[in-house]
Amino acid sequence: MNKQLKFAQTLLIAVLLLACKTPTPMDLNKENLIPKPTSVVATGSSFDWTSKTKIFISENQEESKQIANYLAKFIAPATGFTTQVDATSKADSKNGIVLLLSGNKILGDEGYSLTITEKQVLLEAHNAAGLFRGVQTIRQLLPAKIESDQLQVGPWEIASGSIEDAPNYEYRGAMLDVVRHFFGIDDVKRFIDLIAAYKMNVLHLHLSDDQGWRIEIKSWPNLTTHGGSTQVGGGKGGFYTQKEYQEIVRYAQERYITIIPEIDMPGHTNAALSSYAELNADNKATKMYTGTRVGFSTLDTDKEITYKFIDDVIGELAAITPGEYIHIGGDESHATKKKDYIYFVNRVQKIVSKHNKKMIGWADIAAADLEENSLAQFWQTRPKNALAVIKKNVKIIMSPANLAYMDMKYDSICPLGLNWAGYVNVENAYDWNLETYVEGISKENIVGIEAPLWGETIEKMDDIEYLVFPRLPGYAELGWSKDVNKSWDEYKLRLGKQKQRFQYMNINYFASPLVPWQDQARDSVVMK
Ligand code: TNX
Repeated sequence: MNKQLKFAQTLLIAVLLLACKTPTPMDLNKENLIPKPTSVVATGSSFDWTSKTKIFISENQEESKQIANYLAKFIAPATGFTTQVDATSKADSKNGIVLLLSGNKILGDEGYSLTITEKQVLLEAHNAAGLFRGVQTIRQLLPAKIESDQLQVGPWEIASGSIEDAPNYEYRGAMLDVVRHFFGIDDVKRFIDLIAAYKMNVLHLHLSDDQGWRIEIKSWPNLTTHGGSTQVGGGKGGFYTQKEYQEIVRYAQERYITIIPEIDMPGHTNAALSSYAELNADNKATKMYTGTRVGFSTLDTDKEITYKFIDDVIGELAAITPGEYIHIGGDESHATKKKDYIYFVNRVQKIVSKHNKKMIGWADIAAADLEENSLAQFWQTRPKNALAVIKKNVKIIMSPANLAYMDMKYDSICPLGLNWAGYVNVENAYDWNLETYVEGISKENIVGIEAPLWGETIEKMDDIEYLVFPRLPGYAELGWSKDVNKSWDEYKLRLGKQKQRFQYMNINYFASPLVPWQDQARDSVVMK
């Protein structure tokens, strides 16, 4: 065979092979989205995001622009594309990715719709938050390697069709305890990114406890210089300056996540009691504490200085917290007499309102005279307090420890975590419903779900990720998706197909044997 012919033949084979090997997602219905959207209709073709694809937004929509830039920045490392963002008066008639804020309120504050054709990906929402949630869906519709921070080979195709989606609950959050072990702002930002990927909208930061005080309060400086100086096990601890806290708040805001700061009181206050002698009944400062016992400390509920202290702390915190809530803890105040506890919570509730915020407390606050716009967080394994709270017309955040605590071990051999509320494996974490879990607590009593991560056993970001993944996507789905047809057997398949995504995101996840982990991430893909 002459050389030219042979070359042509090899070329032809290579081209054919390449063509066959280009998998194209064609069936939107088969994408493994978490949380599961309200409705999906597939139309059997796909959109190809190339280096020429632009993102279009309407003129004068600052928030759409920010979200468009976020999306362009997100896809840049893996694709190598520098995606242009164009503001135009007729965005919706353009070919490319279109982010549109429209007057259609039907999908609510965070809902969105996606209409994907071969030429256009049209994302519409009534609010910017909805656009941001929809961008997370686009993210999951792209190949898993889009999550990589290294250049990858495309194509970057998205199956065509339409999605309508909106959250079932308005409050979908996670809590990070930065007291028992301190985590710096880069770790907190990564945590925010991880929860944002699953459409959560609240990050509750547990900022003070017996072992440490983690937020600068300018009028009481020892709280951080002394109270922030250690942690469980005796390490060096740390704290956020108000400037750093504001940076966290802004980072969260850009992801449509509200920061809820918690100052735990009247118990869990040893770090404050150690920083200021006058807060103690005997005017003697306590020693800093680096163990993990709970329930031994209390502010003196009779002293006026206590309320001056709280007024200052909440005042400074409220001024740098745009969200409407301040969490005042209130859990496990075993060293406070019940009547003192009630008097204390009633007074603190007034201080919170004075600073134009609403109060959240752990459901132990059921004993107090709660205002109807306060919220209580149900955490105990028994619902006594939660039931008492709803009798006062106060709504509940669902965080039952035996199902929703991400610091519970997965099983008896789990190297991290505690087990006082039992083991919480990936199936149990997912396989329950917020509104049927406690008899007597129904949907109208519940604002949503929060999965707390207490920090006694976690020292580094890898530890956080190990306990959070893969449980967190399940909590996100419990809060977002409508319950009809929910089943662990169906969910575990979708979860198993997140493996590649977790890997490209560099998440140190626990490869639970209950989940059928798959190397192939997409069922929607067919060979062309
Ligand atoms: C109970 S849950 C606590 C925390 C601990 C946690 C450990 C709650 C409101 N209080 O102080 O860190 O258990 O799981």
